[in-house]
Amino acid sequence: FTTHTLGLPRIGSQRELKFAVEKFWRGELNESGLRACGRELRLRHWQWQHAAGLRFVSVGDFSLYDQVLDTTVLLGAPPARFGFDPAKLSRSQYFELARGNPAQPACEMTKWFDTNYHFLKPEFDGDTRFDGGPQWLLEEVREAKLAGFQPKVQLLGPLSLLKLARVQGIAPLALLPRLLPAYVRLLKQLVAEGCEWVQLDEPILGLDLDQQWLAAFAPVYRELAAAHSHILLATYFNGVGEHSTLLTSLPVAGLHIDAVRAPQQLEAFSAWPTNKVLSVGIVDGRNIWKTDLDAALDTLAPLHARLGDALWIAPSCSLLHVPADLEQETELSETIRDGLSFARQKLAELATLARALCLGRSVCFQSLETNRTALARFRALPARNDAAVAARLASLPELERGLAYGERAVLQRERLQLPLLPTTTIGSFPQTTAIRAQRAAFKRGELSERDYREAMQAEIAQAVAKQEALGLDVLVHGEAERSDMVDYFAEQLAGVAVCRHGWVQSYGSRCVKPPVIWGDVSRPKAMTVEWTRYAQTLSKLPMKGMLTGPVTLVQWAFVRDDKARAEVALQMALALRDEVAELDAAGIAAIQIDEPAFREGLPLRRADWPAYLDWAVCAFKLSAAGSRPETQIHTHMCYSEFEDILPAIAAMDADVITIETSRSAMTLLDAFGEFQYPNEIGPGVYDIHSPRVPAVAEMTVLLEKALRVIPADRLWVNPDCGLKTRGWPETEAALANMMAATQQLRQRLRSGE
Ligand code: THG
Ligand code: ZN
Repeated sequence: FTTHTLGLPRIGSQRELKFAVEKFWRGELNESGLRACGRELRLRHWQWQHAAGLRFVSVGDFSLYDQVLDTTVLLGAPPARFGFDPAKLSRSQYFELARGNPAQPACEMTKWFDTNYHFLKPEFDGDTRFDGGPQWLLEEVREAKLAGFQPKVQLLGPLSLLKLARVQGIAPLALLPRLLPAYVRLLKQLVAEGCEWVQLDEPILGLDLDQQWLAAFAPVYRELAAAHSHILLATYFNGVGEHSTLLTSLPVAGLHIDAVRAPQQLEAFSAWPTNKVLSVGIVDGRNIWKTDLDAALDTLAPLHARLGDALWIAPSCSLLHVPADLEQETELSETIRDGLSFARQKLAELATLARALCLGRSVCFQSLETNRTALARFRALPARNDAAVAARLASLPELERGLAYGERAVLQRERLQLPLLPTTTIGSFPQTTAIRAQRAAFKRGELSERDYREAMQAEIAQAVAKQEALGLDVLVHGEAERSDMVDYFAEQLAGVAVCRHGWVQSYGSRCVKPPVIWGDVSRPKAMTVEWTRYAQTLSKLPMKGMLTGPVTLVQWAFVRDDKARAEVALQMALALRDEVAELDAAGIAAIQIDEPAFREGLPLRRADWPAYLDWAVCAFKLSAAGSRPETQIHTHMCYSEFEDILPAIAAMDADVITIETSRSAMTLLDAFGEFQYPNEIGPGVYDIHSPRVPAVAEMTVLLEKALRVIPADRLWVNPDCGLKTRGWPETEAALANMMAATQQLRQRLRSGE
């Protein structure tokens, strides 16, 4: 009986890979040191898989930066603009592709489906050749075999690779005649290396696909199957049930489907032929809850009875999206740990499921009983169901602000006394090493609460003074006290736990620690009011209160799966609503409720959009509507393209939205103009993701363009995202230029030009 995984997290349970890679970048570790770190991590992860009795170990899930970039490089198709020899690509050149160099910007980073992972977009054009790249994958295959393991190689499949790429000057599918031979060559090499199975991931099958893409699957996989007799085609993140006939007819030896996201699709595959493998993703690869083994066995038993050894079991998707090892979470309370399972624990769950299926449940009586009692204890935690939260949800307070935007705007203008084209920033200012050191010392108990408060207040005072000197109109306190915009709130909310080591790779060497929403969410006490109030005492100008919105707090967390996401988001919204009301009562005249993950939460298929947008807009409005009409509600969005959800953004009814435009300022502005966005808007006038200081003229051009689609009395001026990753010198220089551009434009508007 076969158990396997679609990949493990590679960053390391102590983030070993992050530190090694960053040392390599700083020149403190040489290439052989970096490779040794990679080898050690791969070996460790293969041992975990072996220890859990998996039939194969995964090869191809490791990457020094990103697995999509690796696939591109392996095929010999790094972006031509770098001028690298694909076959001889060095590790340093590989990192230049990922991070840019003085001559070339980095490959574009984009969200991996609906996850918080970012991949690097391949760049193909009519001249792209796929003549083969470095031999890294084959080396890893040999490494696994040498260590005594049976590898299953996993790779992004050709159709997903093309669909996710930026292809210019040629239709993506027209590249197939060149791309397929490269896959065929690779598959033949893997046959020669003795790789019995190759997993090709085609996650685009979970998206809306038009006919020409669907029609490409049969010919493509016919050709690939001729090169390798044991291809496992893997789908995940969504159901593919409506393609079940197509997928059943493909000549591949096996298919993996996600039975966690889309359990209903098992029905569509009920006639799966017994001479082909059906790999059922039954352990949640996107969340950290312990698998209910009884329920999983109930699902699997009839499938096993029909398919026998043709049934494989696996996590629903790669375990890249969960932390590595729960063993390290020594500080989480036992009761919460009862409900949790990280990557390593999920492998063990597969082992138990396999034994129970093959040998009978009574053989695993003790394992099943342990699972049952732990889950029962976890589910019975009183804080999972808070009667007060339920009562509030049952009679939701008003969703609408007291007055319509037009009337609010009049009151806000009177209260805030802002000039034409008001200027502001998104919220965070540079997180200097000094700030980080103080926060860490406080967490370790080496800095008293009072000393910590004074240190942070000094940082706030400095940020306020700098903003006043620059001449900004709406100030922020700078968020020195926050490490991450999600963790900061998660640490203070009831029903939410924060892990100590629960890192998940977000992009490259960067990780996030998604909080665990395990119980009903409420706000025991004010979370931001003291800092904001303090900052406001330092200036007569309006100080913007800064909150992370309900949709983002849910989207960037591991969310309990016994209640609908919509319900959890509404709980979060109610907690934030109280914070908004308290800031309002403290005299804070502008409050920003950030929703950077609003777009990312959109379901993968359009048919599912309305249901999501309904609750997401509702959660935002619920959090905002407790404020008085004369209090200005801002929101901020980034990391996505927004053209297709403008009506929903307008429905959120924030008084002001500041928005990232660095990808394509003009497309976004055109879209906002065409749609006639009704409230105020601050399109980012410069990209904060680069240390480059933009010239005054660049920003003037952008603002002039903005004025063509947004009336002057509804246009704000601001950078396109928070400034915490920048240094102070470039931040001050860029903001000074932004102010100069604004002043020039104000003058011209006043003189009627
Ligand atoms: N917070 C959370 N998720 C996010 C972002 C965020 N997802 C999208 C986007 N922003 C991802 N960007 C980043 C940028 C920087 C870092 C992580 C994600 C980062 N992380 C530190 C590291 O890996 O060294 C650790 C952060 C910490 O110490 O708390 O720099 O802003 N939730
Ligand atoms: Zn942002």
